[in-house]
Amino acid sequence: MICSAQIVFHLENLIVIKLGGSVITDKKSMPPRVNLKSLRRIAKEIAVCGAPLLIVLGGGAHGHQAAHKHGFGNPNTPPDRLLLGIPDIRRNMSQLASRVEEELSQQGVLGAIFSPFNFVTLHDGFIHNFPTEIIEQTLNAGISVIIHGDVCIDMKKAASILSGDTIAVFLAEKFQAKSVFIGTNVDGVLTENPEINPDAKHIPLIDKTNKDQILALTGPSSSIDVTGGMAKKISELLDLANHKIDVVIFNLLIPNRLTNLFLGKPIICTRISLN
Ligand code: IP8
Repeated sequence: MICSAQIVFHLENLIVIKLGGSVITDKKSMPPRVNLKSLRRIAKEIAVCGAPLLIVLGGGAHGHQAAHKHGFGNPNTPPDRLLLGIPDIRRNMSQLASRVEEELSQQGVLGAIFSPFNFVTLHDGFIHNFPTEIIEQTLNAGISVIIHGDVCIDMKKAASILSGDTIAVFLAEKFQAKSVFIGTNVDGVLTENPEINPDAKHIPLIDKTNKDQILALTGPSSSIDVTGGMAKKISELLDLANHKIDVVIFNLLIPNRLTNLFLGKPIICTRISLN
């Protein structure tokens, strides 16, 4: 007899967290290395939440180095060269995701890994097909979803990179999540790249009055990043804020900021609100 699973979770309470690749990996290390110290602490903070979460992993050293090496991010790379890069990128991202799953499991967080390459297709870099039913059922079953940026088959370009930010935005919109917390290695959005200008100023709120000005100010990130850096991140997140989803960009390198977000306490961050 087939029993239907008990529904234990309401998706309108869903929190989507992006673990930035520059926080959970040593982004400049070659070969790629997981930043275990950071990951262990983050796993403990995630355990505080107590509800199933949708956890999205950025590429960091594991994704971006391999993607760059195989010519992703360069519009002139021939399709067969991109295709040859698939195994390398997939191996790296699978290793990163397994490590995250293990650390979460040690903190009592039950999570299942979803690899987009196995079920998502792109067209010219944009999502073409992204079935979500099993993700929804997994969350309903009380299990957190761990999904990562990946290389995917592209109907036009042979293969393209699907970034963690795009996944977070797509799924948050699809499930009408309550909140999206984007964990990065800076305090949120800054007027300039802080690695170039340490006097860069922090922007606490992006709203209708300053969004265009901020989009013009922000540029790509400084390490190898084939998916567009901060400017692309903000424009994707602005779409979510349009759907009344609480969007926060914060510094995941600083202990307790994630815990405080879960607890609804104020932290240094950038909120995006278009209401
Ligand atoms: O770091 C990129 O994801 P992101 C994923 O969220 C790969 O842009 C495989 C480079």
